[in-house]
Amino acid sequence: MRTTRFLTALAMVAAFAVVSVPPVPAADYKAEYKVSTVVPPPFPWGISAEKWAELVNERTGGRINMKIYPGAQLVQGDQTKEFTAMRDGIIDMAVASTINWSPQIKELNIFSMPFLMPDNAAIDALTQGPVGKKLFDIIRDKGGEPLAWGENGFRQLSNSKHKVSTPADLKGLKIRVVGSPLFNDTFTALGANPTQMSWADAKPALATGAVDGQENPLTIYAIAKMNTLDQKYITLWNYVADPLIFAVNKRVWDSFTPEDQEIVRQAAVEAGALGIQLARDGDAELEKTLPAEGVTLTRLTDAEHQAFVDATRGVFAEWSDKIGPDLVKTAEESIAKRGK
Ligand code: X2X
Repeated sequence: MRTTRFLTALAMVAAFAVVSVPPVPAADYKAEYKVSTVVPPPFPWGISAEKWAELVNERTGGRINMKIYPGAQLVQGDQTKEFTAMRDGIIDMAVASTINWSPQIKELNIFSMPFLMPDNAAIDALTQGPVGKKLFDIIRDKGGEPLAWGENGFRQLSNSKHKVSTPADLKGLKIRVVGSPLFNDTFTALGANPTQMSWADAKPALATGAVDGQENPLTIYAIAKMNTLDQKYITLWNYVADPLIFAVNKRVWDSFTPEDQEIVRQAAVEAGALGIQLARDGDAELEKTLPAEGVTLTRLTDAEHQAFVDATRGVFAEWSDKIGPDLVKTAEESIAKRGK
């Protein structure tokens, strides 16, 4: 009798304990998870990062509290140090450009191979096929848990000087490029004068005329108001595209329960899909609206396009060896058999 009463009391205490435990983070969860990005909303990239955080915060009832730090501020604006910082735990998570991580993960240069991907279906053929899987395996080996793909978009060329429709038009133009050496090689092969700098330095450099041009997706061009920085000429050449990767530091990832891992992964997939849609729709819309803003959009004829391809074939071959000829071959095969 006494035992029964004791057990009943114990059961009540236990039941009380269960209902009274607030949904606080597990002991080893952090109060805040720092997520690095380069651009904030309303850039599609920034919107998708915010969406990821919002979905996770909501679905875990605040157990996993993600906060976005744009401007690569967690690495003092040096966006090419982002992967190292995430691997080392200085940042917990990132929605990262493949370009910015390619100095540490050379295979990610595949997306910066000049004129490899002609259209959106080609980007998908890489990210959703064997190339994407291989790249995720490599990132995992290097200390990050990749969860989903997002998108910055096809990078188009802009400049303040004149219309560019042949490699000869690029001769001597000072072009700001991001921090992968492949970009230097491509623009040098085209006769331009490339200068590497971070996104933080790019706008001032365009504003002062320290550089004549830059390359970025149209959404970045428009939201950063580059038309007000004298960037009147745009060449639509789809020479490279920039997928984004949603990823988490390995130790942070391992500290999450399987249920929470699933929530974080699923939210990244949904936020990534939203970002891809916004980037693509935004770029397509801007092709229609930018001319009314006094911007000259140049589309290349097949022959003009081929001249750029020919001028960069040497760079393509050289970087094939650096990236790994097998991966490049797999990429070319995936693109060749893509559905359109
Ligand atoms: O710096 C750039 O040009 C940007 C914002 O597109 C990237 O981070 C790759």
